[in-house]
Amino acid sequence: MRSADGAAAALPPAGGFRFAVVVSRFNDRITSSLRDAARAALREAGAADGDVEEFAVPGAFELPQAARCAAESGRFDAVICLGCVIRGATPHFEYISGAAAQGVMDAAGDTGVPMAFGVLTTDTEAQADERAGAGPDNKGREAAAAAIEMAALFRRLGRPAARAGGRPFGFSGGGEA
Ligand code: INI
Repeated sequence: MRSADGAAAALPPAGGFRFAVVVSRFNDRITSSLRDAARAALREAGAADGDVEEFAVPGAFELPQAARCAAESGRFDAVICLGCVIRGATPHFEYISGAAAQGVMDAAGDTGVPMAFGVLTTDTEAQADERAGAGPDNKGREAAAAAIEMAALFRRLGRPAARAGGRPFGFSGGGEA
């Protein structure tokens, strides 16, 4: 996103938050550029490198599964999902892009951990390139900015900070029975 003068919009402070970056390997030339821009944005916003963990998945279809698992670990204040689905390249474009979007939304709602959707869904590779290039319009940067903002909002609303050790898988929230 750009500010009025065309420069990259300032990012909210990210220090003290922990982020999972889940990246699809499919269309990896484009998704690695989204990933690099997201990581650069987190660094620019003050997130420590040690507070950012990266997880690779085969394709966009697998993003929600890994994002949910990362969220359930209790180790992250927000999850950033990055992928690229190109219509021309697949007859099942709608299934994959729809499943990724709905799956990430469901995972965020079910786990209570905010998730940013940095998945390009384009007609052509050229359109994907436009959204994954250097500069402020890179959708990886935008997804990182959304994740930081949502992590801060959830903290304000009382969500406890994520911890490096996290909690055991299977945690379902709440206190003692
Ligand atoms: N996955 C993508 O992330 N982008 C695509 O464009 C794509 N195409 O073209 O098929 C794609 N397919 C793989 C899919 O996400 C799963 O990994 C696969 O179906 C195995 O579950």
